[in-house]
Order: sequence, then C-alpha cells, then structure tokens
Amino acid sequence: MFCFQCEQTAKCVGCTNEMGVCGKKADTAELQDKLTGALIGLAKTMEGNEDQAGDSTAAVVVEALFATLTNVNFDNDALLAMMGRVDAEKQKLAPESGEDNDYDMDKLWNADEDIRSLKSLILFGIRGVAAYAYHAAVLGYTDEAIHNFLYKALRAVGTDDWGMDELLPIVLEVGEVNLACMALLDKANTETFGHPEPTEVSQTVEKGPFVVISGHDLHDLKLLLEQTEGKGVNVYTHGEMLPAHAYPELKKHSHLKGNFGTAWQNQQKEFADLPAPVLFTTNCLMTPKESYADRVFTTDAVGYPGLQHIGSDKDFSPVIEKALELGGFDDDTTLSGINSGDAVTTGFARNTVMSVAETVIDAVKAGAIKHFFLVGGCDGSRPGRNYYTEFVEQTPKDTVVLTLACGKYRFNDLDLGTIGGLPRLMDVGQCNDAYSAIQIALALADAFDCGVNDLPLSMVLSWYEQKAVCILLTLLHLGITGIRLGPTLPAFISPNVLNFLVEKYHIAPITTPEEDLKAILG
Ligand code: SF4
Ligand code: SF3
Repeated sequence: MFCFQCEQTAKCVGCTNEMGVCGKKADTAELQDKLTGALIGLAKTMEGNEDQAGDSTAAVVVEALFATLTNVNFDNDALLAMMGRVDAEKQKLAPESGEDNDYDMDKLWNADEDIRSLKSLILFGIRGVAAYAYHAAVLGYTDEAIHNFLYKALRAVGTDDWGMDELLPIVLEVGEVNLACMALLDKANTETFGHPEPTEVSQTVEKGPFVVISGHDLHDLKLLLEQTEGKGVNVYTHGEMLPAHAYPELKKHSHLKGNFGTAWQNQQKEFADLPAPVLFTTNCLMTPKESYADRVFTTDAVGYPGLQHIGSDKDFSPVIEKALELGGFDDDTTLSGINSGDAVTTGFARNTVMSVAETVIDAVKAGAIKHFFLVGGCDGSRPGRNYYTEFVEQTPKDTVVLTLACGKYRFNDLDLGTIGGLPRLMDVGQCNDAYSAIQIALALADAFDCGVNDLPLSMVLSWYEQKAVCILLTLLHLGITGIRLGPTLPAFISPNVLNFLVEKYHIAPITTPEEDLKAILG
C-alpha cells in the first residue's frame, strides 16, 4: 500500500506496510485506490457531457470521495459496493465502456514529485470538499457547479502529461470551489437549524441511558434527537459535533444534554468504559478496541468491518436499544482527566460575532483589542500539538482568540477571561465553519477599510486530514498570507511546491509559541 494523505503518516513520509498508522489495512488502501481510479474513469467518461450526469452520479462521486478521507471507511464490503455503483453510472453514461478507462493510482504515487505533490493537493482537497458537499446534500442543498468541478479535478489527477502550469490553477480552484461549498453548507445549516447562538455546554453526563454522537453531520443528530424523544434516552455530542449545541433547532431538544470527551485521538481511552453506544457520522473513527466495539455504530460514508451500520433508512433503533440495554451511569458523572471543567462554550459563528461588530471595532480603535488570532484546525496525537495549548495560554490579555474544528479541545476548557464584554476565547464551530471565520475577517477588513492581510489578525493552523487541505487552499485562494501551519508540514508537499507556497503566500511552519508570538506581535 501507499498512502500519505494525513499528518500522522508513517515517518512523515508515507504508510507503506501492511497497515497505515490510522489502522487502514493494505487491502483496504488498495481498494480505496481502485475506487478513486474508478471515479477518475467515470469523470473521463462524462467529459463534455456532464449535463447527462444525474443526481445519482453526483451522489456516488461525493460519497466515494468522502469515504476515502482519513478515518472514515475501513470496510472493504462497503467500498466494493461503492465501486459497483460507480461502474453502474459509467454503464449508464457510456454503455460501451468497460473498466478500461479506470485510472491506475500507482501512476500517481510514482510520478515526478512535484506533479505528485500538486495532484495530491487536488485529490486530497476534493476529498474534503466532498465531505462538506455530502452534509449539505443531506439537508437538500446541492450545487451542480461543485459537482462539475469534482469531475474536472478527478480528470486532472488522471491526466498524465500535465505539468505545473496546468495543475497549479486547479489546485487554487479547489480552494475557490471549497469556499462555495462551505458557503452552501453554512446556508444549509443556518436555514435548517437557525444561526448558532453562544451556548454553554455541560460536560457532565447525567445518570441514565444515553447515546454519544460524533462527527460533523447535523442532520443525523436531528434525526437521532427526534427518534430518542420521550424514550428516556439522553444525547451527548462528541468531537466535532460539539458546536451543534448552539443551533436553535437542535438545542430546543431538552434531552440534548451536553458534550462527552475530547478530540478524536482520545476515543479509545474515553470509550473504553462507556456505558452507552457511540454513533459515528463522519471522521474520525479509530479502530475500535474489542472492549467497546459492540457499542460503536456507523452511518453515512463511515464504515468499519464488524460494526453495525445504520443505512439510508436512518432507523436508529439499534442504537437506542443499545443505550437502554447499557443503562448509562448510575450517578451524574464528570470524568476526571477526560472532561476537564464543568462546561465549555460554543456558538460564536458569524451572525453572533457580527451582531457585536461595533463593540469589537470600538475596542480595536480604543486599543483594548490589539490582535486577533485564529487558532484552529484538526487535532491529532503527535506530542508537538501541545504547541497550540501553550500558544493560546500565552496570548496577551489584550488579544482575542477565535477557534474552530476539533483542535480546539487542546484549549477550549481554559478560562481566558473577557475583553470588552466578550469572551477572549470564542469557538466559531466545526472545521467547515472556517467559512464563518472568513466572513468575520472580511467584515473586519471592510470596517477598517483594508485588506484581510492588513488586519491585526494571524492564523495559526493545525492540520490532520484532508478537510484541512481544502480549507488551507481556500485561504490561499483568498490571498491570505503569513499562515502558520503545524504540527508538521504535509508529506505530499514537495520542496519545490513548498518553496512556491513560502514565496507567494509566506506560509511558515510553527516553531515555538514564544518565538511565534514574538514574531507576530513584535
Ligand atoms: Fe497512513 Fe494517514 Fe493514509 Fe492512514 S490515512 S494510511 S495514517 S497516511
Ligand atoms: Fe477533526 Fe478528525 Fe480534522 Fe472537522 S474530527 S476537524 S481531525
């Protein structure tokens, strides 16, 4: 196998043996490559006649790209079923074509390193875009232009004689299309569930049966809340589901009680003795330990051999029955060492922050707020990620920290106090709410009549999987410079591509919190 798409890839080079660091086995990695090659074949088949591709074509392309994202699908049977759907689409569009235009992914992994690097940025980036498109689609929001770009990007990955000049514009187009896709998802979420409001989320699990729901899919949470209503089963969020508490149409359910646990990489420890089932709606699913595997359920594009999968009928009865059978804790429980602090806050998305824009602008003009930091992105298990905790701890009292995505668990229990009546630490939401953070930055730039790069704003990002790749490309598409990135740089960025990013966008790897803060504020 060969895979180097995520930050924990073996030796910061690539996973090549029988199993990746994430637990993805060689046969699964090869199937994921085959599936990607088949998607490229499908995209080639429909070149020039995209308008004949129907909803089912877009649906399988989006779902299959999502399934190959890190920590989503480890289930060979599910991947084979997707292959079948891809082939059926191809047959429908061009009955005479066989498997012969499927792309051999080894060509990509063995290509010239700069070409491999640019094509990886495209492929990994559209895997992230597809995840967001999937969440929007389940709420009824789709955009043909996004689908057409996915096909175009897949063809670019499968074109062997293209160089830098052809590929680089497509890399940046991934960022542009991702911005449109995050905007679509923002629209889908806010029109369906209302605008997020600042919300305190309890970290205590009340006694009695409960379900823990993880991942990014708000539609699944809504259905679970409806199906558990009146059954004596409470619901707790986990990981990237935390910001769901801030949406009026979700928080109105009184049995949506709180949040359990921290970021994804702690799940094997945190789920070990959990007297409740866990439902995964997206990444990041880790190999479940035997001690709790019978309590883990998957849905959507997520899959793991042997785990119970909830299909498209979205009948969560097996999850609810499991909750009732396990019974939950005997007493209200706040797990020490897991949930530090009684509560965390979330819900500082664009609508909330912009409603206090005048206060913020006045505070900046009066010198009360000297600087804004966006410290966000993925979490992961590398020890170097302590950087983000220390960085936030050391930010001066006259600065504001905005955060988003699961990297926030490194510091969202810190009490940083308030500034001008606002909390100094504000959680904007999930990783896709980077859209919200971008809108906040654009509004500030507008208010100060300057560009985003001229604002007293610095972005200190952490990456792990491919959604972070498409978000980074969106920031580059917007021309944002000076981003600090860590904990390590992607293995798929070749030295020449890195040089380009450093020269054009002044991207810098993180160093130490002290040095970076000095460089930013000095
Ligand atoms: Fe390795 Fe990451 Fe690929 Fe898993 S997703 S096989 S850890 S590079
Ligand atoms: Fe986290 Fe897996 Fe990336 Fe949405 S849940 S951010 S790592």
